[in-house]
Amino acid sequence: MRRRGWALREAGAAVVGLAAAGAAVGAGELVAAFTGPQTSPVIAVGSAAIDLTPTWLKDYAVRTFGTDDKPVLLAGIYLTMAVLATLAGLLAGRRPALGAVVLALFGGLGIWAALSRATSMPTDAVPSIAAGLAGAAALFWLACLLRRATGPVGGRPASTTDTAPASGPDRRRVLLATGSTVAVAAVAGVGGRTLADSRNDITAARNAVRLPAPAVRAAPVPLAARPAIPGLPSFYTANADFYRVDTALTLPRIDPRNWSLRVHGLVDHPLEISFDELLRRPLEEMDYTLSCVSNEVGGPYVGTSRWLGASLPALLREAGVRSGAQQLVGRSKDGMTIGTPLDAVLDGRQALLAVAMNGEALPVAHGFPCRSLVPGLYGYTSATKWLVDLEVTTFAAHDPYWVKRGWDRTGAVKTTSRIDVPAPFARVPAGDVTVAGTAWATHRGITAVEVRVDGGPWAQAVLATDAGPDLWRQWTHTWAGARPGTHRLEVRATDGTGAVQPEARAAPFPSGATGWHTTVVTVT
Ligand SMILES: Nc1nc2c(c(=O)[nH]1)N[C@H]1C(S)=C(S)[C@@H](COP(=O)(O)O)O[C@H]1N2
Ligand SMILES: [Mo]
Repeated sequence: MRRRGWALREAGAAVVGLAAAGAAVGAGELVAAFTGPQTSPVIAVGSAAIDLTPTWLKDYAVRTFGTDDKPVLLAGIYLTMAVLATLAGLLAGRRPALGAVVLALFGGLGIWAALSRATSMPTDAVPSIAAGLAGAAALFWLACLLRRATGPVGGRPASTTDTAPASGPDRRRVLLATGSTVAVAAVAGVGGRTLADSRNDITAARNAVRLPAPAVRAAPVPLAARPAIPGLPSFYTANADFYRVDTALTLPRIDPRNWSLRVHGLVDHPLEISFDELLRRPLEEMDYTLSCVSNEVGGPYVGTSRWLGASLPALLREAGVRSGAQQLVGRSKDGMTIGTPLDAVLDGRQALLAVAMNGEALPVAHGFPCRSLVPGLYGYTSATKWLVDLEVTTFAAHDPYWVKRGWDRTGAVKTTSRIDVPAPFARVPAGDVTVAGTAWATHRGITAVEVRVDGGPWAQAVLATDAGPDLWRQWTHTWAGARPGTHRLEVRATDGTGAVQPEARAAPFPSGATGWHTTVVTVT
């Protein structure tokens, strides 16, 4: 009897802790509807966690969860919060005020996280303040009611009467209070999210963007550049299939009417242009294969689009880049900084302030309303999404986000080739087997691809027609007379400088993976 009473009180305290945490989250979400989704305590803590994540852990997360790494992170945060809330509840069962202090400290963590970003404003702390206060107040209140109903949790009963079942009305009061706390929290949380979504809905603004006709058209990509082989990725990647890599837990939603791009730093004429002014500039089409430095050998973070945008070098020339400038730092709405070596931007290659992707305004996930693109460089040194600010500076004056974390400051794309067909571990019938894949060395181009089977001699693959050095090149190869058994296929490419892709395996950190892609197939 005594033990059962104890277990019941402890369980009650744990539930009270969870309900109070719910109240904190709900209050935070509701207030964040007014201060911006990125200021919600959970999102703020998650974003700070992303910024603080050491490279090895980030690499592990990307490898293990791919683009699901964000839901996994959020689930981890909610789980940690539930454990801590349970402990705070147990503590509050003994000392209600102490439990309340612990919940207030959670709020403090949120405040710190919300203020830790480069783009933070003081008001960003308000949702976490509200969350801390609501959580602490709810826990104090519920824990006091619980004590009245059951006696102090863990406290040694002073007399046998303490272990007697609590009076019905007291117990009902705790149940009712806990239940209403959860209900109010749920309404606040769901209501806050819904309100935030409607306040930040830019679908209509995005649909209203009228893309001007390009002043400079991309040459049509010859059909012979796009072999139609089942299993081979299509030459142009559909927007919905385009890989997405960024640190944004909530996507920045920018109304183009409120958007402007500032160009400043080591320039003669600092300037600021609106979205309309950007669209009035001569727009250029550019077919370009964008890729991510985080790709493992054979990885999926690469895609090709027809982009449309204003010339980045032209805008910089208008601003008048001063001598001594070395680096172009792009800043995004959400505080990301991406540094591009200026000599790459100004050496004559096409580079864009892109506003469209495959014929439609940039999808929000890909940087709406404007992102930069500089062929030849991985995304992390060239492709700032949700771009709002360009600073011309030196290397010494500024370390961008990834450079601070040890990544290479240039980020030139390494020569990469991938076997797409047959798929890894595929079973194929004996005889002549079609092997096909994709290779890229953006801005240098691909001049040869070789394939070999089981470590035998290299054979030249058939290259699809060259569509230009800034685009991937697909290839095919007929593996004649494949015999039953398990076989190993390897591929290597040669870039436009004549350099053969190196065999030595390197991890993505700090400047991109190297090594030959290998797949194992079974011939039946
Ligand atoms: N604002 C912002 N821009 C960003 C990033 C980011 O995290 N934040 N990631 C970069 C990286 S690492 C890559 S590979 C490309 C990916 O662009 P995509 O998501 O459109 O494919 O965006 C780049 N631009
Ligand atoms: Mo990337």
